[in-house]
Amino acid sequence: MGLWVLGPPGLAGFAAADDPPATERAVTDIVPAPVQARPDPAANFTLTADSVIRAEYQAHDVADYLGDLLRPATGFAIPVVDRYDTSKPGITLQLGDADQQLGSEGYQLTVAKDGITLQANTTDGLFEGVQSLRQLFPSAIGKSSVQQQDWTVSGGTVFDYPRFARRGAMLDVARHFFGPDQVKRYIDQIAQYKINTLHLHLTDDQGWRIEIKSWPQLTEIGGKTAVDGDPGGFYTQDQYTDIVNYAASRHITVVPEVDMPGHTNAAQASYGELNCDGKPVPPRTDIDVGYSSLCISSPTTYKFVEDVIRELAALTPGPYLDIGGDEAKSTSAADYSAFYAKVMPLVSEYGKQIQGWHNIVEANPPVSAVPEYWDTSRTNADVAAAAARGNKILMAPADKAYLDMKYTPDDPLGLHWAGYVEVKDAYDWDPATVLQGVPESSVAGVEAPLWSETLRTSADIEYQAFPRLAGIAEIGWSPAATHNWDDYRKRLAAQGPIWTAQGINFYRSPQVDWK
Ligand code: TNX
Repeated sequence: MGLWVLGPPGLAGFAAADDPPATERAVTDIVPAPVQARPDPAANFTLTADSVIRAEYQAHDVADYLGDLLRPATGFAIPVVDRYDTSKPGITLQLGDADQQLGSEGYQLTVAKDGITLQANTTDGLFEGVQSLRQLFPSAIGKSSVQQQDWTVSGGTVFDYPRFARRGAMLDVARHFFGPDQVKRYIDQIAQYKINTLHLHLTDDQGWRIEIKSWPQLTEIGGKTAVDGDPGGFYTQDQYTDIVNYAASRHITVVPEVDMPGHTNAAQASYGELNCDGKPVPPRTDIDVGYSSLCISSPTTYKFVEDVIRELAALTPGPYLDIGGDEAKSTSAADYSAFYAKVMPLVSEYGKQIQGWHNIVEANPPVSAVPEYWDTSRTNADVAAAAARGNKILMAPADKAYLDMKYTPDDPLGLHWAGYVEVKDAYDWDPATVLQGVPESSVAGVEAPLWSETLRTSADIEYQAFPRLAGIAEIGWSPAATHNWDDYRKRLAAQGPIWTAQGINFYRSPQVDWK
């Protein structure tokens, strides 16, 4: 923590005229914790009406994004100018020729009195560096109207790159539907913590949320319902594409999930031919799980699945399609394997790799498949065996990473089947040791799933996600050596004013001394 936030020790209240202005967060306060950060309060930089962003053409998207972040609250023009136009002070984005250790998502940031320099090998790295830089501004930078104040950025240097390639969030838009603008709002929020993957749980018993042109009743009928009889909804293919593109502009890859062979009541209510008796089932809006199954013996089932995979693959630029696989309690083990023996090859036929809940390991997935571990047990022989075969496991243990778990019994939202998950619980785990027999080299990364049985609004999403999402993001990004609750809770406290300025509805956990 930076003591200089309060002024040099011993001088509190007697700051000399040439003291650097106090700042809210130093480079050592960044969340997720950087690999290396050296604060230098004498090197604070002040953004002014004169400031520019320098970037070469290939970095203009990131430069424009940064400009859009800084303009509303400052009211400054902050034009994006040529990389080598040094006539004005400002922020330089240097793309390429950065340290090789930074890899593809790392960045190097220098805040000096006369300017800010951000270097990276790729635009992904520049984007992640921008997320760190934002936190060095006064929190009011996140407000949407002009604020009359100084815009001093904390001085120092940061050298930073991720521990795991995959840092994800999942949003369940099936139990309750969230419109494109709500999804985009969440994308903007998670991008701040260097989340690079958004898993969209698009279908479940209570609703089907993605238009499939060859099976229109999926959305015409299955899209109408939601938990508790709340309004349904769905994304047209154009809306889905718009979300995918928006996520890409935030350097986030979308992984769409169509859950199967269970969690399929909405599809089975839409088309009788998906049921073994040929009759549509009644729609369901309760939150039971494990009762539905596609008809495993019917050829129509595989025509349906192939059509869905074909359309979804064509709409999805990212490498993964998620084919569900959880809680198929009314599908026998033999049927489950028979089903996936037919379905798994379809994913590669349409040019994608498989993601699924960890239960898919029982169906012998190819080593390119990414099983997502969601259970609360610290042992699972089948998942460990898959890791030994070469599958990379995505870690989302429900008692740590599930953002829909209640923080405490008093949480008005959420479920608690995996326990109560306070901020400290969500932070206190290591993906490399959480599951016996799955070492760091077998871990793809982390994901923070947010199931929406009890969530209806963006405020609900935010309350469950913040602050815990920041902790999962840090576990995925930061070196294990930086892991320290006492340090983390102080850094987290200093994120509170950022969320307040941005209008994020966060849970003010008593475990944190909020600023
Ligand atoms: C279990 S964990 C589910 C979901 C529920 C969630 C609620 C898993 C893969 N499936 O169907 O929404 O619990 O926490």
